[in-house]
Amino acid sequence: MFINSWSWQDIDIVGSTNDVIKKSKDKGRQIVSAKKQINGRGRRGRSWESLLGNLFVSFGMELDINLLGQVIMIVGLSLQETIKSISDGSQSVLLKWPNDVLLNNKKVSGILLERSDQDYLVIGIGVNTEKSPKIDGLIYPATSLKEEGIEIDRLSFLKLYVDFFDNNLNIWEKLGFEDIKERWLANVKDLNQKIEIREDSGIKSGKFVGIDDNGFLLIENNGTVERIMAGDVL
Ligand code: BT5
Repeated sequence: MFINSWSWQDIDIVGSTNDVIKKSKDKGRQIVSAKKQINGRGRRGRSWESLLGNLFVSFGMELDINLLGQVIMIVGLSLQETIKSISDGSQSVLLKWPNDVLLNNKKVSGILLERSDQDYLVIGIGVNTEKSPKIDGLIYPATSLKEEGIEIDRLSFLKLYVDFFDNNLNIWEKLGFEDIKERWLANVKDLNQKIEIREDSGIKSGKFVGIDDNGFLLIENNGTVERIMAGDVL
């Protein structure tokens, strides 16, 4: 099967859709989605609660690894735009660095980027289309599209997402990163506000002034701008 020019398979049950792509010999553009995922993971060894009816999907594509940071932003922006396009305008749909999408200030999706070979990228996306898990102690509580009043089944959402993603990849290939970056910044939470970031080394704070061409977060303190490469915005 295909979605646009991506080869696509929808599998009944997987450990993690990212692993299916990592193990595949195919190095073309491919999509693997699953009805049921039993071992979904997040970043930094965290897990992704994969409730039945939600979307679990991974994309595999060749990519010059130097451009990874830009593609992370394209993936998140496309997700934000997809959700915005099906919302009725009453919901807030915002990005949170590096690539969460917050729906009414709650986490509705997550993105996990991994590499299989040197230049082969695996993009895993989880979207709570139906249900959200009840997890205590989260920075942002979880929600689902349905719980916020947006009705769409997982595969219709996937097809719509691929349209937005393809369109943004085309724009990026033709015009470069600038347009993507502008739209990303126009839809991000807390731009020009003071934020706190939890890094492995501790907590940093500063005014969130933008991102650079690697997708790194820029924060400013007393006129000095610092780049943050990885962490969680609190
Ligand atoms: C992410 O990690 O948000 C990336 C999640 C990627 C999941 C997809 S599903 C398809 C593909 N296959 C995989 O195995 N993974 C990808 P991170 O930023 O580390 O956030 C993880 C944290 O979000 C957890 O520690 C929980 O606190 C919270 N969480 C877990 N499941 C959630 C859910 N369903 N909805 C909202 N929050 C969740």
